[in-house]
Amino acid sequence: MRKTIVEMLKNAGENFISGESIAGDLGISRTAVWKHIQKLRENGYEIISSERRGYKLKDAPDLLLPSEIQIGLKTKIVGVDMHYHPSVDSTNRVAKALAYHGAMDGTIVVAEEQTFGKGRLERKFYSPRGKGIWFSVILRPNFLPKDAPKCTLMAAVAVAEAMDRFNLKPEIKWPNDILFDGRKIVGILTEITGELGKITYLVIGVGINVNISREEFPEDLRDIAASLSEIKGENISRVKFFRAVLEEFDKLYLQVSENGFDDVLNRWKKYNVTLGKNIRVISAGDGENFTGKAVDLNEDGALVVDTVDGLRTVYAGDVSIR
Ligand code: BT5
Repeated sequence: MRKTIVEMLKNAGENFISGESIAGDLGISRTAVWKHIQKLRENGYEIISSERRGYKLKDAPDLLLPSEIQIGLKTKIVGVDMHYHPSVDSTNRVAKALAYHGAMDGTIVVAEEQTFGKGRLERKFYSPRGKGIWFSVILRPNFLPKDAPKCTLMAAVAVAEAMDRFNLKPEIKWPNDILFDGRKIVGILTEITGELGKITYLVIGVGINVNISREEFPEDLRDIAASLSEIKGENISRVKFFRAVLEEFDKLYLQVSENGFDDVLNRWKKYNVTLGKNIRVISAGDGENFTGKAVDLNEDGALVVDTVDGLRTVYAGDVSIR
């Protein structure tokens, strides 16, 4: 309902729109309209009201509200259903609960802040209020569990394509960190629920540092993290960037569902900064630590490393570029 009111105000542009016509179109009372307007104001919308002329939208907040993100969003699956939280422990946790209860393919959970943002291997992910885009996508793909890791690469490519649209040069480090100047801007955590041979659902959590200055990062992250605003030299609209990410995500998801992952893997290669470099690998499984040269990304999305003991294929782990 509130989303429709925002849409009507936006369509009216510089003009006022009367409470009566909003009420008429929505089939509610004028008092109900007024209550919705009050609620929108509490959410940061600047709405001018005049007794004779009605309401006019002066400014919309840079909040990741469905009323901001979904109006005019050109996606078929991703973000059609969207759950917004001012604050939450972890959007992945919420998304998994929703998926368990049947949430549809492409459902999004987004938060202004996470109090317990998760990285891989139970690490923490710093997610301060209003400064980034912390969200999770629920996917119910028709492909096999062995393809799940490639969905993580797909998410990284989606963010990279969105960065490209904003002229922010993306650098992907295997498997899915996006870096600037060697420091991390985006982290991705994919969690899979399924049975043998079948994915029931995937939850892909993406954390994007948008408007965080270097001094604002906690000390332990200052030398390893960066944000989009640092590349751009000015703050970026989170609303616009998030819409771009969702549109790219949707495009890629439709494409891989129909034609497989070849194109995603090629685009990943285009943005990657790992191949051709000397790297150190810490394998996820046994924690084994070795060095070598990253020579290829294979068709499973795994990294092929040329080591003193010959070629090794890494399916999961941490990589640092030497
Ligand atoms: C990741 O783990 O990078 C996956 C992060 C996924 C976060 C999203 S946010 C929405 C969704 N909901 C969640 O709860 N999680 C997902 P990993 O590769 O393990 O990296 C974690 C490490 O990155 C930490 O140990 C820190 O060193 C560093 N780090 C933490 N917060 C960071 C930040 N905001 N920016 C850059 N680096 C960060």
